[in-house]
Amino acid sequence: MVEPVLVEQRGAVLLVTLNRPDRLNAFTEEMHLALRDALTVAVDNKTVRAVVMTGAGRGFCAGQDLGGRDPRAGGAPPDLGETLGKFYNPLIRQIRALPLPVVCAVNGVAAGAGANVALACDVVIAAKSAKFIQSFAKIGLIPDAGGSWSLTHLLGPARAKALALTAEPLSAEKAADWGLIWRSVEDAELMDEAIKLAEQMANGSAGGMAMIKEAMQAAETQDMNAQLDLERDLQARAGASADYAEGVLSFLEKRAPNFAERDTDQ
Ligand code: T3D
Repeated sequence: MVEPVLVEQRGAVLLVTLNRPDRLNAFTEEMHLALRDALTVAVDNKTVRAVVMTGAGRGFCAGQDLGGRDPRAGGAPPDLGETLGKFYNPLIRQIRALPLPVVCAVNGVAAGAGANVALACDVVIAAKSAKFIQSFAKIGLIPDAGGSWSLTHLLGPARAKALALTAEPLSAEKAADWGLIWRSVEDAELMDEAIKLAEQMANGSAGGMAMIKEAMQAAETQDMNAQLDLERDLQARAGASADYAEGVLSFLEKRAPNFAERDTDQ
C-alpha cells in the first residue's frame, strides 16, 4: 500500500510529506489519520525540534478528495460538519498546539482546505509557481479548516472576502506581498530554504520556540492588557530556564549556544 503521508527525520527536523500526488494530495480519511500520527510523533519524539510539511508531486494539497463526495453514488448527502469536527478541526488545532515550529513548504497548488491547512502552519514559504485558491465558492461551500479566520486575520476583511467569494487563485508572490505567507522562493530552492528555516529554529531554544509560538498565537485574539500579562508570565518562565542562561553566556563568550534537549512537557 502507498503511504498517504511520508515521514522522514533529518537531524532535528521532521519532514512530513502529503503523498497522494495523482490527486494533488487531496485529503481522505486515511491521509488525515496518517498526518495526525505524524504530528503526534513530532511531539512524542523529543529529538524532533521543528517540522516541515510539504506535498509530493506538483501540488501541495487540493483539499478534500471530491472523489468520495460523488452525488451520483446516491444515498444521503455527506455530513460535512462531521468531517470538519472529526478531521479538519482537530488537524488545525493540532498544528497550532504543537510546541514546535511548523514550516509549510507549499510546493504547488494549495486549494480548498489544502490552502487553509498551509495557512495554519507557523511559517509558510511557497514556490513561485504555487497558488492559493479558496475553491469553496465554486462548489457551494464556505472556507473551512480555519480559512475564514486565517484569511480575515492575515489579510483583513476586504481581501479575505474577495478571495473567498471569487475563488480566484492568488499567486505565491502576491500572497507574500499581501502578508498571507512569509515568502515565495524559486521552485528549485523551496525545499532547501524550508529545511534551512526549520533547522535555524531547531537550533534555537526548544522551550523558547514553544513559548514564542504560544505568545504570538495568543496575541491574535487577546487585547494589549491580557497580552502584557502573558508576556510577563512567559518571560518569567523563560528567564528562569537553563537555555536563557546558556544564551546569555554564549553571547558573552562569543560562541554558538548549546541549548538543552526538549523537556518531557514540551
Ligand atoms: O468533508 C468535506 O468534504 C468537507 C471539507 C471540505 C474541504 C474542501 O477542501 S472542499 C474543496 C475541495 N477542493 C476543491 O474544490 C479543489 C478541486 N480541484 C481543483 O479545482 C483543481 O484540481 C486545482 C485548481 C486544485 C488544480 O487544477 P489543475 O488543472 O492544476 O489540476 P487538475 O487536472 O484539476 O487535477 C489533477 C488531478 O487531480 C485530476 O485527476 P485526473 O483527471 O488526472 O485523474 C483531478 O481530478 C485530481 N484532483 C484535483 N483536486 C482533487 C482531485 N481529485 C479529488 N479531489 C480533489 N479535491
